[in-house]
Amino acid sequence: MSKIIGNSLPNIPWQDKPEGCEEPVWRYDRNPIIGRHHFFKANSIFNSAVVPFKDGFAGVFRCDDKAVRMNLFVGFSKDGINWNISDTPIEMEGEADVTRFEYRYDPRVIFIEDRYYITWCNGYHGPTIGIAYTFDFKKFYQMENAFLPYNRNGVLFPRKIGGKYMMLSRPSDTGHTPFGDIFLSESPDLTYWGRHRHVFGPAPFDQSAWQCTKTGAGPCPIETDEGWLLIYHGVITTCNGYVYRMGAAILDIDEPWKVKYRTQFYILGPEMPYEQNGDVPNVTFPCAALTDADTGRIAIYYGCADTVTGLAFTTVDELVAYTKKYSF
Ligand code: BMA
Repeated sequence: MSKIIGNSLPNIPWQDKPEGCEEPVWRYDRNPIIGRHHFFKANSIFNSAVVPFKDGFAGVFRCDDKAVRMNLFVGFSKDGINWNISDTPIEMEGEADVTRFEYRYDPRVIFIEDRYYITWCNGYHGPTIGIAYTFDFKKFYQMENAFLPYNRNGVLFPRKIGGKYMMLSRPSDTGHTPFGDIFLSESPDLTYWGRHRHVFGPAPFDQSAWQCTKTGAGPCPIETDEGWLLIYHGVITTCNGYVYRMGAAILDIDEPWKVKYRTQFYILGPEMPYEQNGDVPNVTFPCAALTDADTGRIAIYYGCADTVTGLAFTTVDELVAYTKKYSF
């Protein structure tokens, strides 16, 4: 039995595993939970991040509007399933040169110490990692970009390790990056990042081809008694383009650039019509996970075909056991 080290969340969205299901992760049977035209100006809402907030949940949502501008929007929910998302993008407070809008996408949200931090892929002469914080999901204060361009998938750990903040990221290029390794960087203050360490990259084709083009961290790592449980995306290049699936890894608790286990088999991939069809077909892209330390339940939020938002479930027991069993 594995354990989540964290808070209890009795109101975590949940559905039991369907009888006869052999997969480690199963979908909510009323997916997608957020449709593409959730509000009039929205073209698509996907790759988004949610956290427990007050007696319910708050989230930062990636919405591409009908001008297909990528931006971040706040939403609230009582149950984590039915969302009320603002149709006005988040306005960032901060230095004008940093808050200047080019594009913002693929947010992650995490509570650290006394506030919620948001990281996202931020257009600043090319993609890099933006960081902001909020206390109330009303006012957002944008900090310095974490890295030089080009970078994507900046994902913070929920606590300091060895006295330092830790962030995973994936150096990239200006386009649709046909490569990608995950690195870990540390910082004393969330402004200056260094001591970069390689975590892992694409897998050899003959071992795990679904993740042979690129990899990127998904939800913020989940602390467990086995190490940091990391859900990530892996990509293969096919004759019809990229296919995005999800995998899981367990990283060392004190030296999280050290990979203890990593799945050879994917844990979820595009199989449902809403995952296979949309603005970008064949994408399942996880950006958030809610956890309940009491029951070990995990609810994963993921973008489907760059169009809508889906919800899937697992438990720490299932996912850790699967990751160890099908590791390579
Ligand atoms: C990546 C990012 C994601 C997107 C994916 C598939 O490079 O842009 O936001 O889901 O491509 O299009």
